[in-house]
Amino acid sequence: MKIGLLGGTFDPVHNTHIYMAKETLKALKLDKVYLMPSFCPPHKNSAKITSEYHRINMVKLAVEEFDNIEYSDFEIKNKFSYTADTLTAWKELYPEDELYFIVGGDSVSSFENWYHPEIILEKAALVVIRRNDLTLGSFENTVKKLITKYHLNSEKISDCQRGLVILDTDVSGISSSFIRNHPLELCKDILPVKVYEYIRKNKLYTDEDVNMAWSVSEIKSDLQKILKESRYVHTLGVAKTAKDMAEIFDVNPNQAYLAGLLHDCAKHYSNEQLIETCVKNNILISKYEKNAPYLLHGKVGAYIAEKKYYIEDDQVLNAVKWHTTGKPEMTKLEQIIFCADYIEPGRSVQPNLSFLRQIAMKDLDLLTYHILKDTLNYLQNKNQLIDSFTKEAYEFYKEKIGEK
Ligand code: DGI
Ligand code: FE
Ligand code: FE
Repeated sequence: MKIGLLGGTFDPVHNTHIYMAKETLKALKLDKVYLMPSFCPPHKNSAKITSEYHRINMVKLAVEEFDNIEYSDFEIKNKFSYTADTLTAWKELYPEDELYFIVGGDSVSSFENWYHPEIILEKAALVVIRRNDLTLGSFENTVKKLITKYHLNSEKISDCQRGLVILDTDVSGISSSFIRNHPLELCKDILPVKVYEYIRKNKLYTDEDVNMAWSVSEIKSDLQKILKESRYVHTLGVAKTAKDMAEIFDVNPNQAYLAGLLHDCAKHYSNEQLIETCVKNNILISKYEKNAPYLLHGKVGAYIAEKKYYIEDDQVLNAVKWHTTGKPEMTKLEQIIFCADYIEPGRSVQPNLSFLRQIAMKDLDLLTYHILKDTLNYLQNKNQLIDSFTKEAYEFYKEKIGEK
């Protein structure tokens, strides 16, 4: 197969990416072009990069209508930071593939400084898309230099792996950063329709939470005032852990972060206050909760999140509500909050933490099962009454992992 690979952050993907893919397909008669979002190490200077979750969703939407343009998770899945590694691994896995690595004319000037450019050129032919608005002189020079330095064939590329093709196209200078920095309405023409809708719906590239009555940072400073310091630190730990897990398990990281922040927002209530809040607001109290009223801080927390912080998202509210006992058939978000609460970095007394943290980013059901098991053990040792939801949750996830 003749395969084109178009890498990038895709933050967000836009019409020029699609155009580059289409032009290359046509000009080089490729079988497929993959849009391959790059892996950005979660902890490395990537604060300003939109989450993998959204970048991937947008790329998937952008390629949906094309038969021979597809999304590839190759770089993200393998956590490759360098093109040289990506291409090497690709060729090992699919030695028959003839690879064409597509770069925009503006990134070719720094190509020499990439990680092992000679490996890249050994594994793939370089396809350089010349933008019509670039000053020609410097572009020509850069390309000439590359051809000489790496002994590239630039005429006939079809039967030659070590080559460089220049495609002259009408690609304009629009870029993702323009989209990030301008009001979305101005970008309508340069985005695939579905990507435009997705950005609007998820409020990406706006001030994170313009449509929330309380912004995330306002909720944070409110919680900091209300909660004991250690509880507030725990809350931040849960939010961050939940967000990291959400990225891995394909859940909206913003929802996870918010639910994590709010999960213990009623933790400072006394047992009497918890019961009083439930009675006043017709929140049912089960016999287990009557026996151990602190269990109510989940339900009451969800109530406060809705009434005080005006959170309308039921998924977030339910994750807060069920975080203490868990229940059978939790949503992924509910599982993430339930688990993040147990394993966030500030926890230290629970047994098995290092094992649990090891499996945390790999198998959500297995993690849920082990946490439920340990919780039941702990409660049995302390002769505590066990909530029926906790018990049923345990049975449910035990069976679920048994089936795997
Ligand atoms: O609020 P956190 O301390 O962050 O954590 P949490 O909301 O998970 O509460 C933890 C406590 O809840 C822990 O001591 C175990 C207890 N718990 C969990 N499930 C049950 C339970 N306690 C009783 N009595 N019954 C349960 O089913
Ligand atoms: Fe809690
Ligand atoms: Fe908690």
